[in-house]
Amino acid sequence: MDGKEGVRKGTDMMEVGLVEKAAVAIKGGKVIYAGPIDGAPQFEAGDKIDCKGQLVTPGLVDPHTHLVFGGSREHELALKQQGVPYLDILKQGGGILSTVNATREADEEVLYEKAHFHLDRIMSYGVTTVEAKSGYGLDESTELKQLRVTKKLNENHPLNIVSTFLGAHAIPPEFKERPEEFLNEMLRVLEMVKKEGLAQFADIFCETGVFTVEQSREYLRKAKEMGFDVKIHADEIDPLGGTEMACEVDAISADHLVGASEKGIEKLGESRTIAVLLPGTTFYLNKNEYAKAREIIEHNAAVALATDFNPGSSPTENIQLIMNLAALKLRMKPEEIWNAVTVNSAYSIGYGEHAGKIREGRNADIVIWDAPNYLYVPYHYGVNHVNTVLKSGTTVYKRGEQLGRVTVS
Ligand code: IZC
Ligand code: ZN
Repeated sequence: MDGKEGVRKGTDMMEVGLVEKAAVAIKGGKVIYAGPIDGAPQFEAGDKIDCKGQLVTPGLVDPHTHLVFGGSREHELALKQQGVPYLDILKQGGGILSTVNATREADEEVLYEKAHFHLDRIMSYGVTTVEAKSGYGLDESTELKQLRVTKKLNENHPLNIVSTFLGAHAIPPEFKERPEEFLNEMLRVLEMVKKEGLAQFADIFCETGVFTVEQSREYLRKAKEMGFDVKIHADEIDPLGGTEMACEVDAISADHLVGASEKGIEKLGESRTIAVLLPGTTFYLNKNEYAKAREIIEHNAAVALATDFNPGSSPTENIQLIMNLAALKLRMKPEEIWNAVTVNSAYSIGYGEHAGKIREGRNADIVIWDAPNYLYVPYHYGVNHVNTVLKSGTTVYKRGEQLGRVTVS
């Protein structure tokens, strides 16, 4: 339940701090005891939950989602079936740009209600902290609209939401052939984001037909000068060298890494940059090559896992499915997988001291599973194994029960 301090790299990812026959005591939304039942102190009487010997874990952390967006992209499925590549759909003005149109048109209330619905579903799979990116505005007013919706959701929804500015997600038609000018425009918006305190991280989509490694490096360097910690969509589809660049700029995370080079993987192991892997995206893009998780871990890097929930390349809120894919396609071990969705995913969004562990003094963000042990969840795939989710000690999800909108102080 506790184990090694800090982010878990390489072989430390095998450490899960398992306690058999455990008890957790909660007061005022915080954990006041976590450890063996034998020898636990006597606590004043209160509500008790009998977990019936089933698995209990920290609330999961999903560190990469594109939560707030208008519309959906089910019409792209037929194109995918015909073999039209993701980047070709984008080049033709579809893909991300189709979601940009829908998000520009949607008003704030519509975006809020839609994202609230998705957040409830994310939570039902055991997630209590989530990262959310903007990037479907690509203009000042829509980017700010998305980020304000995220802020309001963070205030009203039980989940903690960590916000990332992804204005550099694609080049909008009005800036076609002028990527540098567009990036300067997004840096101007980033100044406003900073003033309003709307995001903690800046991110960029470094990819063929979107932003080059050089453009991304320069953009992230400027974002850092403004005081933002940075993330990067690196080597998702084409191997451009984004992984190396992420390490050079000391990004808090480098995400995707399917095409990471040998050198990039070596650099990850020597850096503090956390590899956030998104096997759901590789699955949904129908690719055969997955990120080289084993090599990344063997090079002593830290791996986190995320859904990449978005309407195009990964339309799923199900972090447990990502855990199954990590087991089968990334060949990650169950212990590594649990660290990748708790401790390491929390550190990858700057939340490592607040989430990812059941620990005295921390918020009681806890999942009670319908699973006899921790091997079971990565094994039994395609269904939801969560029985109960507690956020700061309050039950926010219970299997088979309609709790309505629960507030957590
Ligand atoms: O809407 O397609 N890869 N951005 C980069 C995405 C996928 C989200 C999308
Ligand atoms: Zn993404």
